[in-house]
Amino acid sequence: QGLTAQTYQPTWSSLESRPIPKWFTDAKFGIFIHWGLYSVPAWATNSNADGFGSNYAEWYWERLNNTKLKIHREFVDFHNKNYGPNFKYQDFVTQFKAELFDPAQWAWLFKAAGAKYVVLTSKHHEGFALWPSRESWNWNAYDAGPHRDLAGDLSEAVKKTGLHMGFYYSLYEWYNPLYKQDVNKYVDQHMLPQLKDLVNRYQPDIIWPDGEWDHSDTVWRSREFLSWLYNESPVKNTVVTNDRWGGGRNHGGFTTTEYGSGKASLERPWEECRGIGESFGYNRNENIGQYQTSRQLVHMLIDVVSRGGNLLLNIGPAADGTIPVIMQQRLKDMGDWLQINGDAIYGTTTWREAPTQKDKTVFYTRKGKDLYVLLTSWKQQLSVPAAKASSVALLGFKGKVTYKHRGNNVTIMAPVLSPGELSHQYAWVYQIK
Ligand code: FUL
Repeated sequence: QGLTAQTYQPTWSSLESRPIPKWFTDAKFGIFIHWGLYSVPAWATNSNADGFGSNYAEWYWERLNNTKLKIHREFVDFHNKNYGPNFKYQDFVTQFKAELFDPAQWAWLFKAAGAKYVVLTSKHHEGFALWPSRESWNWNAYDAGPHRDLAGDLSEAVKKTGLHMGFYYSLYEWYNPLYKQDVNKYVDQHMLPQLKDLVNRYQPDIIWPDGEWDHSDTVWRSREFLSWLYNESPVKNTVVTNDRWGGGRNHGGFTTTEYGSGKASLERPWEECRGIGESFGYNRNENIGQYQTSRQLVHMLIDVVSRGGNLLLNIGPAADGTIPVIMQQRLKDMGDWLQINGDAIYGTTTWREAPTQKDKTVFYTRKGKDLYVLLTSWKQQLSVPAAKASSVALLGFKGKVTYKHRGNNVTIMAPVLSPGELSHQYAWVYQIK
């Protein structure tokens, strides 16, 4: 897609006139990774006990300090019992070793999952950077902990497999003294140079800011940064950003929903993010019942894509650099399904004329003149309000599919399948040409 050689002004109307690069809206499926010091305790409450995300394990440090929270005590008790009251959160750095981290293996898995992009937490609210950031004052994975450029190594491996690489970046930091003293100084001397360094070094295709709610976009100088990003940065033609730049999530790039909350835009590209379980950072305190099954994940992807969104599905690696095998399996299952049915997902748009469906097991997407009907439960017979069909196929099935025109409908009769004939399960797709 040719973005025009336009110059963007540091105003929202100018910045938002830049079309979101098509690679992103075509991609549909990305992998989110939350990895940091919080991956060492890898613990949060087992459920969202207080309704404020008490089961988000990446918030461990804040939960330990925030005495106003109901669940504060639970975190303190867990911490004292297992690490002792004198063990500071910062001390977790000695146990964050990433000794089994194999970026090529991770990248292989993401590709096998059928994902088209990856977004890694370059720095979460704790402020610990996963790359040798000058502005981090040694509070990073290169100078401490793993002694490795985790962000750079992953970025290289991901790009090598042909996937787009992106970074999550928290604008705010809980306990950075400069942030607490003088936020303007923090933005000027720490945040902006750090963010630019991330872009210049690794040339990511996504910048996924977060933690914006603490200040306005004017304080963060978001518009100024974005005009640099879109006019001058090395990724000015390909980069995509989200709407978390301050000022109430009304501005910036694609809209973000999180575990379904937030506004999914009809007019702007949007992305739903969530974990396989109920946390972003690895939470060892979860059980299998809290993990979405592969079937549920495939259905979630179908639902989001049929409504025009992308799914950014999160995994929480362990501190040793391994990805919990159950997460690997979920991703692999999704990839197996996409291998056969990906045509109905990648590069598609919504079918605007789609009938409002009482039956929540029928979904539609479009690509060019082709219509895809995605079924999350098998049907013997199916009526699709498409006036004409010149061919109907069941993806992954070599045999013929019988169909009839009836008025303005095409009625499809399900083929009789022998067990094992369709190697995939979870959901089925008819392609109507
Ligand atoms: C939220 C953060 O506070 C969570 O920890 C997580 O990173 C999520 C994607 O965004 O706002």
